[in-house]
Amino acid sequence: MLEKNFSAQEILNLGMLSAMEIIGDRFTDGTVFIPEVLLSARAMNEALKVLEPHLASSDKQRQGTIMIGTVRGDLHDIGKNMVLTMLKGVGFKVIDLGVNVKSENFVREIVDKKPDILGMSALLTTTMPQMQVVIESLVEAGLKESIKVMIGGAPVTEKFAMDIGADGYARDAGEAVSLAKQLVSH
Ligand code: B1M
Repeated sequence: MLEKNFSAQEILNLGMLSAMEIIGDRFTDGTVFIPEVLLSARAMNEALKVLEPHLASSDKQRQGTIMIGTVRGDLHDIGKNMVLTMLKGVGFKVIDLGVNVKSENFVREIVDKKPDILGMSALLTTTMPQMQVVIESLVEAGLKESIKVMIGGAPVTEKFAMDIGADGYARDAGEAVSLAKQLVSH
C-alpha cells in the first residue's frame, strides 16, 4: 500500500483499524475466537512498526518525555502502541512500560526516569479502576504535582478521567497527540 502511494494514516485508519473492528464484532458474535484475535493483534503490531517511519511528521521538534503503559491485569496493547507511535512521530521521547504494569512499577519508573507525562491505557471495564490506583499511588509518593497524567482506551471516558483526578483523556491516537502537546506546554 505504501508503494502504491497510500498515506500511512489512510492505511492505518481505513485498512488496519476497520479490519480490527470487524474482528472485534466477530469475536462478540462468536464467529472468531481468541487465537484469531491474537493473530490479528500481532499482524496489527507488526504493521505498525512498518508504518512508524512514515507517520513521523516533517516538522519534528523535541516535545518532552512520556512514559506509557497498559494497566495491571490488562494485556491489550494495540491502542497503546498506536498512541506511542504517533507521539514518537511528532517528537516525543517515549518510554514504553508494556502491558500489565503494576502501580508500584509505574511509581518506580517515574522516580527513576522523571517523564513529563504518564499515559495509561485500559481496554477492560475490570481494569479501568487500576488507573485510579496508580494516581493514588502517585499522590502518596508525592509525585502527582510533578507529572501530568493522561488516560485512554475504549471503555474510558472524559468523566471517568476527571473523577479519578487525571489531567486529561484522549479518545484516539490523534487526540492523544494534541492532548500531550497541550499538557507539556502548561
Ligand atoms: Co480483548 N476484549 N480480551 N483481546 N479485545 C475487548 C476489549 C472486548 C471489548 C471484546 C468484546 O467482548 N467485544 C472485551 C472487553 C469487554 C469489557 O471489558 N467491557 C475483551 C475481552 C472480554 C477480553 C478477554 C477477557 C477475553 C477472554 O479471555 N475471555 C481477554 C482479556 C485479557 C487481558 O487483558 N487480561 C482479552 C484478550 C484479548 C487478546 C489478547 C486476544 C487481544 C489483545 C492483543 C493485544 O492487544 N496485543 C484482544 C483484542 C485484540 C480485542 C479487541 C478485538 C480489539 C482491541 C483493539 O486492539 N482495538 C477488542 C474488541 C474491540 O475493541 N472491538 C477486545 C484497536 C485499538 C486501536 O483500539 O485499544 O481502543 P483501542 O485504542 C484506541 C483508543 O481507545 C485510544 O487510542 C487508540 C487508537 O485510536 N487509546 C488511548 C487507547 N489507549 C490510549 C491511551 C491514551 C490515549 C488514547 O493515553 C495514554
